[in-house]
Amino acid sequence: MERTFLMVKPDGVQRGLIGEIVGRFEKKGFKLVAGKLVTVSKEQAKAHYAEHEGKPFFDSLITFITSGPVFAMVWEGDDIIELSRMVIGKTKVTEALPGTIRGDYAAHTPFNLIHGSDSPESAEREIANFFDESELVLYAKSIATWV
Ligand code: IDP
Repeated sequence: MERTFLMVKPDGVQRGLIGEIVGRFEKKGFKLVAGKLVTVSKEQAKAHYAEHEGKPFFDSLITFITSGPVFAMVWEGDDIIELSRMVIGKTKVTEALPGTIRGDYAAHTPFNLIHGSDSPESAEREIANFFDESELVLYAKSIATWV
């Protein structure tokens, strides 16, 4: 069982797409472990996107992600990191296929609605950047054997 950090970005919150996005992961069969609406601090944003420091879009990315509340989540499932990135779609909107979240709703790459961890190491780091261990809810889903 794997965990990932998913975050509806400020554009997704402003556009009223939290429910639509959360619903896609629920319907896929993943388990929600934690979720909260938060405003990202500059320090948190820089830590989250540290790998992009120095790139031309870094400053605008930090400004954007701190510009309004995000819906931060932890989800659990087998192979969830790879599978959730398939549900999310490619980073560039011109490559995000219809049927994916970005393919269906995003029209510009900087406003691509959602973040998803890209490796187990990133997931662990990103979860710790947004959640205390005590915020993660451990429970069993009775439907698990059918998914
Ligand atoms: P990901 O969100 O699909 O994992 P990353 O490469 O980690 O993609 O990039 C982080 C975020 O930075 C993207 O989701 C997007 O919002 C923004 N971004 C990435 N590449 C560009 C670009 O070339 N121009 C503008 N924004 C970009």
